[in-house]
Amino acid sequence: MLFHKSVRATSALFGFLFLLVTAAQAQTAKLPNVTILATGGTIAGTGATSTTTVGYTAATVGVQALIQAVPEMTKVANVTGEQVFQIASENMGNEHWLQLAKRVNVLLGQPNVDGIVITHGTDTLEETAYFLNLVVKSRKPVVLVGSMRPSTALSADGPINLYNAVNLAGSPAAVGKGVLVAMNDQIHAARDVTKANTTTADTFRAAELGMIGYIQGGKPYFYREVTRKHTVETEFDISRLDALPQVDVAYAYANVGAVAVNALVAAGAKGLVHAGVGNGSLPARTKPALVAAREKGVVIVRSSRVGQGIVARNGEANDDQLDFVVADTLSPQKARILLMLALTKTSNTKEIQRMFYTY
Ligand code: DAS
Repeated sequence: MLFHKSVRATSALFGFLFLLVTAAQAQTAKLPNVTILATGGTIAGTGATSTTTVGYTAATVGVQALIQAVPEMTKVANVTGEQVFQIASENMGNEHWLQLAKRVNVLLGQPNVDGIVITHGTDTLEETAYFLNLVVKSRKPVVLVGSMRPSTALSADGPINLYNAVNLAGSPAAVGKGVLVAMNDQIHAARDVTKANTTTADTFRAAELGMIGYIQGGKPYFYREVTRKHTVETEFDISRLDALPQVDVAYAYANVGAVAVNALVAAGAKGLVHAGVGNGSLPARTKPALVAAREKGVVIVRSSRVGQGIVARNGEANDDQLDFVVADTLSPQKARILLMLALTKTSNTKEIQRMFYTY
């Protein structure tokens, strides 16, 4: 009798455990699969004390530690992590971008990957985001995230930013939106966002063109759509590229001459973005060097240091006559990215101008 009771109790226990395991598996199966690609930055940074918010060391904490620091993530996604680089993002280079973009495209081609989060330093985060916006060949979400305070700081913003980014990357609402930046409870489109403050947590802004949504309680709320082409709609393919054409930026200011332009051309620039004053104006002492560079076959793009607004074609310079391109509203650093990719396809300035009005 006793034997039968113990058999029944044991089988009931096993039945209960089986149900628990099945329920857990069902729950996991429902959650999106999100891969975190870690590259370094402040989000992986550590400071000497909890009040160290400047003068800390970026790029010291590994991806597994970042994931373990936010256990809440496991309730919203099945998260895996890869440490792609471990660098402060001021050191990001073209070769890093090509390696990262190729890895993103391989992962997003896998049916068991629903979205990707890239943890990144904030200094060049906007540039990596825009580059990926032009070369990722998937509609699945790719979300870049960083932090302005190191992981060791009071009110570190990294953990909540990472939690939000994972939610966003796993959200069907983020599909087809292009590469996104999730910082400070805000969602930005890669093309128009820029780091606008050296140290504060609300640094990522798109001053006039605006953010495209919020993340609240882990849920994304979108209010705007981007109008320029991105990801699967672009004509750029980096899958067979091992390098990108050398494109540099020359910054304009009162009293500027031609030294920087001439030096960049002499160093082999195939394209040159001029960060002009105002509406992309060309200082008289710089213009002849740009004209000479164009005559050597260097493609010249007129951008502006101002930060907002359109650089008008044939406005402050006769672009038709000079055979220059205008950057539309792209910042100098993002105009450099589009010009690099354009030069992988063509050196025809009419074609390149079309690209600047398309992406
Ligand atoms: N040096 C900065 C960078 O890696 C730190 C940061 O803000 O992430 O971009």
